[in-house]
Amino acid sequence: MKNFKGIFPALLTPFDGNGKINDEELIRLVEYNIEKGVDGFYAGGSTAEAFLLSFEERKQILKTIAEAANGRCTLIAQTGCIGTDLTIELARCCESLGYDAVSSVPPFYYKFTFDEIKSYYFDLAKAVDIPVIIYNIPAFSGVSFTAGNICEFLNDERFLGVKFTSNDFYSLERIRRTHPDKILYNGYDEMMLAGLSMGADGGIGSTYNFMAEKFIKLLELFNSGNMSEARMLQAHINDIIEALIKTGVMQGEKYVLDRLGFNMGPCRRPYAELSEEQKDYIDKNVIPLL
Ligand code: MN9
Repeated sequence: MKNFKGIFPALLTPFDGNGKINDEELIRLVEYNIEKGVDGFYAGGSTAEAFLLSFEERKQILKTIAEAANGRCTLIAQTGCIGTDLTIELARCCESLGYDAVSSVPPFYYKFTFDEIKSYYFDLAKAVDIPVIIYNIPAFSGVSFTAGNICEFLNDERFLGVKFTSNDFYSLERIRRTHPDKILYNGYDEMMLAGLSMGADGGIGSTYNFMAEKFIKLLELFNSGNMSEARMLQAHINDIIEALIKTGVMQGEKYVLDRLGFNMGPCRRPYAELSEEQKDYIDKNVIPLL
């Protein structure tokens, strides 16, 4: 099995001048991050604007990323949809594209019971031969899993781990305690050090798209017990993230990459485009810190 620990950028989706997916730039973004030494990618997640893409477009980015990475790192595909059948169709497609694992947000919008959500995940796990990673992101999905809920999945060997985008680090630690061999990813980049100290094996994050090297370094510092330097690096990272939160995280990330020579385009409507003032703010508060 591939290495699932470490630093996994949650890839953004570049769009061209007509609002279509820009495959060429997506390939460049994959290459740029492989050269920095990332351990793998999380494809088709929140950061990819998955829920603003059509089903065909979701397949398109997943295919482009798999072909660009070409077996050089570990690939996780986020295939979650509201309905089980569509999720399974996308997951089977990813399995044939060579993805190492699939991941899914819980089915959202309708208030499904935990039993219904559980059957969604087990139906997904039964439908593919690659492992499943639970995507816990209560702030976006509206579904709050307890540590006990998550353990009900992890007790089954088909579930490899959790992408834990929550600041409930007590739950993260309890899951780690009972499941030492599962893979736990920290989800909020601005709290990476907290996640690591409570048992995460690494992280999946959107800001890694343009500063993966800082997170690779943070993980090294943590693993070698150099906590004071790790704290200083997290503080530096958070100066950047605080500025991005002010302009809109994904819009800001795309603009930062544009300033680094990419052509990412804006986020899809209804996301607003950045104003000149917001771009100027990033120019002054983010770019000099890179
Ligand atoms: O992939 C991302 N989560 C969301 C994880 O976008 C909801 C994070 O990387 C955040 O964008 C980041 C800024 O809050 O931590």
